[in-house]
Parts: sequence; C-alpha cells; structure tokens
Amino acid sequence: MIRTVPTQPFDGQKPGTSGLRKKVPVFQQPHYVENFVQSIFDTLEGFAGKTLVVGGDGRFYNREVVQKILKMAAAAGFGRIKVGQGGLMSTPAVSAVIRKYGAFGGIVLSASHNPGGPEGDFGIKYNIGNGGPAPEKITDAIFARTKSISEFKIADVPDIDIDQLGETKIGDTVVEVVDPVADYAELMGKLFDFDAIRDLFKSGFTMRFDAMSAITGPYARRILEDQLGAAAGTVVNSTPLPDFGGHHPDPNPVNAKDLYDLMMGPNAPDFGAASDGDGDRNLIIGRGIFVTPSDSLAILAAHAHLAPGYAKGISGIARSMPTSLAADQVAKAMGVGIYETPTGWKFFGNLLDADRVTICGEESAGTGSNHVREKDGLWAVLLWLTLLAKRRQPTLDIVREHWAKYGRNYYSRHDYEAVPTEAANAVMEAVRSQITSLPGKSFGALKVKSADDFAYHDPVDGSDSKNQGLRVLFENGSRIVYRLSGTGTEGATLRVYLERYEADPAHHGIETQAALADVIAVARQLSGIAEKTGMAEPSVVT
Ligand code: VG1
Ligand code: CO
Repeated sequence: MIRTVPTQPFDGQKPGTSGLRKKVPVFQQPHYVENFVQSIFDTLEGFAGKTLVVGGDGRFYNREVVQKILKMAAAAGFGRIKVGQGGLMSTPAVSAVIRKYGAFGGIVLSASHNPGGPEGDFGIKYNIGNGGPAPEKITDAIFARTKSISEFKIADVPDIDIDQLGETKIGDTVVEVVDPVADYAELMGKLFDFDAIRDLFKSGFTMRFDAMSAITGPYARRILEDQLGAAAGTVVNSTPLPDFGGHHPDPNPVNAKDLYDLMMGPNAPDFGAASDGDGDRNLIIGRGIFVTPSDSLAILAAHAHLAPGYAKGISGIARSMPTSLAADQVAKAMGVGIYETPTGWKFFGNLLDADRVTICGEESAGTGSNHVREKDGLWAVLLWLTLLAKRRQPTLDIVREHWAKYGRNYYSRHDYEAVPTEAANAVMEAVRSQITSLPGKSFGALKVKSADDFAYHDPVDGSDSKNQGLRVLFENGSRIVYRLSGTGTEGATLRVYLERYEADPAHHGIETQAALADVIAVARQLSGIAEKTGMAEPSVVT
C-alpha cells in the first residue's frame, strides 16, 4: 500500500524567517510539496509510532496539501496524526496541541501575513516537540536534504474525510480529525480570568475583532462571543476564506484600514483588535490610539501578573532586535532579564524552554509567552482585555500613563516591497560598507554611538546566527535598523526600522513620522535608498 515514487530535487526549497514560502503555482508543481515534506521526515529521527499535528490557515491549496501530508506521514511511520477539522488550525493552536499531547512535532500550512488565493502565497513550516518553529539547525538540514532527495513515500489510499470529527486509519496510522479550537480555548481559560473579562463585557464594554477572513474567526467567535459574552457581531470577517476575501491578512493599520478608521472615528467601540492569516499576530487599537506592537509588548509585560497564568510574575522578556527598546525599560524597572534576538519566533524557543523569559515580542505585531512556543494573536488580545478589566480605563490613558512612567519610544517601520534583488543588496551593501566608519560621526543633532551587523549568540545552546540586520545606534537612544525580509516571495523587501526615545511627557504628543523626521532623513541619506531602488517613498509605513 505504500508507494515509493522517484523524484528530482527542486532549487530554492530553503525555509526563510518562518518556513518555506512560495507562490501557489510553485507549490502546485508535481512533487514540489512531496519533496519538501519527505525532506522534513528524512531529517527527523525517532518518530515511529509517535504523533504528528497538522493544520493550516485555510488558504488556497490547504486541503490538497493536508491530504498529501496525511498519506506521507502514514507512509513514514507516524503512529497518530491529529489534524484540525477541515484542515484548519491556527499556528498558536498547533503549538498548544503539540505540547498538550506530547506530540513529536507538527506541520503548519500557512504563509501567514502573505496574501492567499490561486496566485497568492502558500507555505509549509515544521514545528518541533516543544511546539515551536524548528531551529536553524533543523531547517538547514531540511534544506540540505531537498538538494539530494531522490524518492518519497506515500500511502496509496483515497483521500481521508477531514470534515468529520473522529478517527480513521491509514494502515497502522490513526488519523484523528480534531476540533481545532477546543484545546486552545481550554488553555486560554486556564491562563486568564474569564469571569473578570465577562464582567467587563457585562459593564457595557464594546469591542471589534477583525479576523480578516483568516483562521482566527472560529477561535475569536467561540472565545470572545460564546465564552466571554462579547456582543454577537463583535468578531467580523470571521469565516476563513481561501483567498481571505481579498484581504491582505497582515494586521497593521494599513491593511486593517476599516478597523483603523472605525477606531479613530466618532463611533469607535472601546477596543479594537485584529489578527493575521495564521492567527499568531495581533493588532491592538484603542479608541483613538493605535498601540505600536513594541509598546504593546512593554505594556503587556508590565501587566502580565494580573492574569492568573502569570500571577507569580515573569522571569524575563525577549524581543527581536528591530523591536523598539520600550520593553527594555520595563525589564529594567522590574529587575528581570531582557534578551535581544534575531527576527523570527524560532529564536525565542530556547529562552522560553530554559525559563529565562516568560514574554516575547516582535515589532511586526507578534507577542506571546511560555504558554506555547509561537506568537499568539488572541492570547495578546485576552491579556489586553485582562488589564482593561482590572484597570477600567480607556486604552489611550493606559498607553499615555505607560509613556509617562517609562518614556516613549517613537517607532515606525518603512517597507520597500518587491524591490529588485540587486537594488536591495546594493542598499544593504552601501550601509554595510560604512559600518566601521560610522561611530563618532554626526548628522545634525544625531551622533552615531555604534554600528554593527547584528549577530546573535544563543546563551542556551551556544549556536551563532550572523548577518541578522544592520544597526546604527545614536547617542540619544535613537536607532536605525536595515534588514531584508525573509518571508517575501517577490523580489526583495527592504525593511527600515526607525526609533527615537523621548523621556519628557511634554513631548509625547507628536505625530510619529514627524517625531522621527530626523532619523528618517539620516536613514535615507546613509543608504541612498531612493536612488538605488527608484522609490522616493516606502511602499508601506507602519
Ligand atoms: C516577518 C516579520 C517577523 C515575523 C515573520 C513571521 O519576517 O518581520 O517579525 O517573525 O514575518 O511572521 P520578515 O523576515 O519578513 O521580516 V508570520 O506571522 O508572517 O509567520
Ligand atoms: Co502569522
């Protein structure tokens, strides 16, 4: 019943910041998926008879790939496969299910914040037994295997019914179709005081959650509306669609414009939130205020103890290098450790496993904790609701008070998308070539303190990751970071991260781009980005 199929390697099956991401037509080539999945299995050892968790964000091609994985995992010798009903499961839920059942690992089908549909993007990511993304050691080995693969194994059986809950078998392997929400919702109920949040909604507190036609719809409906008593209709765009209804499921004020406009307008509810394609990111907008993800991380870390799951306090905070230093202020005040890692959640896993940190976050709207090993969109929303339930103040006041206490880190990211690879490399090279000569130089009032090409030494396993972004740090605490995205599928995406620290509350009311004007001007001048890319302005400013 197991068929061995000869195959030939494909170029470029290299996992990026978060798994292998390509256009759907690339994934649709015969054997493309099979080669990558077999390369994952060939790289792993000791999974015979063990459990694999499988789920995706419901984007176009999700169902077809789920069928291939079920048949290949059975052929590879897994004992049990837990697959979300309809092939659906959010990224944080996959992580939760892996951990709860002690699974060997999991496969997440998603290109996360990238658009979906027949011409959109698809992705495959492998997660290890701690529930987190495979570390570089494993993703490098998978990539190496894709270059030499010559056959794959697949069970020759008809498609499995993934819409009915329950168990079926492929040979000796049990395929269990599970409710994708249940285990996750149970975990949230343990971490948070649902009664307190229910009281908040009972008091007339209003909210909108925009699921962007992606995976969090069913999760948000069940938890916010059914369990916590938020009004029906609180969750909008709540049905996962293969093309996300044409939405770009990247939850920032630009892509979630409807939500943003509502929250800034006269009829704004008390609180607004959104998540991304696979449910691991969060956008937080209070009435009249967009909370930057970096500020959100700092505010959540400062308030985590209000939730029962963190009542004992936090052991430390980790943030990705481009994320603002707002969390550092909180860590310092709390007397806990702060860690700066490269971009991507896989770098947080070791720190969480070793309990060096409890809370982690990224400037790209990812926040999470030691409850799973992925960032977690709804978790962040529930922690915000916890602090709103306890403090009973508008979000705007909470954020302003936070700035008054810790200072404000003005922050913005400028993305230059679909740039020709050579032009993007030229920009990076232009900055890199100045790195050693920049310290001591002044640009107006900004004097460079130090500059480097960020490298990370993992304090837990001792591994090193180099070339993780170019940093220019100024004496007044301002920063510029240049980085190439590792999740795009078209040309290159250049990210320029800009930050300025302002301690004085009298200066906390400036519009962000205006507050950063000096830093932005230096970032453009240093890199020659406009000339090299032919783009006078970035594609997206968040
Ligand atoms: C982006 C974000 C990064 C995030 C990654 C995966 O990566 O910047 O912070 O971890 O996406 O998120 P890059 O390499 O494009 O900058 V998700 O929610 O798209 O899996
Ligand atoms: Co995501």
